[in-house]
Amino acid sequence: MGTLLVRGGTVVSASGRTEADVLVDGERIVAVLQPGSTLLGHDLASSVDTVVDATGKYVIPGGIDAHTHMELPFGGTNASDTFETGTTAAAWGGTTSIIDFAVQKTGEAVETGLAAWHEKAGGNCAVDYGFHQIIGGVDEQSLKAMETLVDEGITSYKLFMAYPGVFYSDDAQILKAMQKAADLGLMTMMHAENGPAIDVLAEQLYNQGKTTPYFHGIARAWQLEEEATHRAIMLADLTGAPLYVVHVSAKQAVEQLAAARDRGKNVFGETCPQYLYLSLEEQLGATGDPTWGDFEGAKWVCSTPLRSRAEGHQDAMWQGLRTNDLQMVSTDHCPFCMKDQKELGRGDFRAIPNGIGSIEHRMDLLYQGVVTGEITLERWVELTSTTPARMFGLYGTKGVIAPGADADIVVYDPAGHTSIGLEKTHHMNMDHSAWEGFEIDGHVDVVISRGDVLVSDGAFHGRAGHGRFLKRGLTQYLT
Ligand code: DUC
Ligand code: ZN
Ligand code: ZN
Repeated sequence: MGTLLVRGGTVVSASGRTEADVLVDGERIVAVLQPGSTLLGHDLASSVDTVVDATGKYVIPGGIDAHTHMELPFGGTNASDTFETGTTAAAWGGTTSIIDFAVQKTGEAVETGLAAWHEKAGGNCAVDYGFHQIIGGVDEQSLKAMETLVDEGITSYKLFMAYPGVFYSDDAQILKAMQKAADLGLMTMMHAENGPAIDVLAEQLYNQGKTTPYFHGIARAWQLEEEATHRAIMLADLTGAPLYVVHVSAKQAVEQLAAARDRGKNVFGETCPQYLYLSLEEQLGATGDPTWGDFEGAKWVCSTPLRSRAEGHQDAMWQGLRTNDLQMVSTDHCPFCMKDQKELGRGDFRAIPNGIGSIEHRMDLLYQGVVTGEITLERWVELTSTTPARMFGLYGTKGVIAPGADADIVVYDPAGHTSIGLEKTHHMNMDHSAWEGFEIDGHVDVVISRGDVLVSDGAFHGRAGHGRFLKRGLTQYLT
């Protein structure tokens, strides 16, 4: 550690950009100075321990991925990234904080589920990590346990309107949890899809012999995302609880969010790179990989599902990001290998473990949206770092380059290039890449976490155990 100077770059925030040098002392940023400033000594560069040359490059706050699932037990198997492999891949891609989901299963005490997550993550993370709490069984005991979450630094919890028999909550349970959340100041995160209706459609399709991954997308129709999003908004409105809808993929769900926001409601939405770039037709319906044939689409089975490009959902996600009807981009990183994991659903799409691995590529994939003119450079920083920090009670320490903030800094080279693929840029624990062949007109050059250089010169210098648990405050994003 010691002192470090990031020199000669363009510091980009959510609200502007400026040529500046960034001085770090220990774990914190201590000054943002005019380039070559002599304010702190005539030759600052020669008096610090480390100089990072950022000439011609962007200097941005480290990425915050607020939606990950390391080691999640799901679909009869476990998400294939451990906290160590997943956070190492995060660091490679310029993400210096994650918020993962601790799981309380039905019948289990919330405290037990949370303790298990601390056990998995503690001492194993390469970057800082926090938790949201999944409440998989809303009952008197778990409602009571919600009262202790804020003290634990866990200020958001998640419910599922999908997955009956697994994580599912019915409307009565949702209403009770939201009433409690409104009292406590917790952010309610919602997986908004009508699970019981999806299960009926999925069974009907299966019985008609429609068993390939493509039909995962057909069963999880956009109407069932729109309906659940609307219902979640109404229940939140009734209780006064702020609501954050995760992994929005249907344009009609964005319309629901926009309508509520226009009425001044504290309703927020996140989308993910897969809903910006990938589609039902091209990915879920893929058959080009000779190893997998018409099962290839399993690589992209996730929920909510990839949606039809012909219906315009992807364009609507980009538009929502521009209009702030969607506030953030997280990954929903939930990787599974094809071999032995996705394969469980060969012949029955309902048994394919749901999830895509993207944690390493989120910053790059969103930066490509800057290159193509979908979003501005400042909006890129806002969507990937500043708003996640504000939304989940980390702002000031994270999400900004300013004196007093943690020295989580990424030097991004707009003249660089990144080729994504299993044999190219890939550190996630998977046997395929959901992003194979994607080319990015930019490159994550240097990644600094609390003053430690984790990535530079194409090498990883970090370690499992560097990452610390983030005790988060209440949301800093309410209207
Ligand atoms: N969706 C996924 O794709 N994976 C994990 C859980 C979820 O809701
Ligand atoms: Zn979900
Ligand atoms: Zn998720």
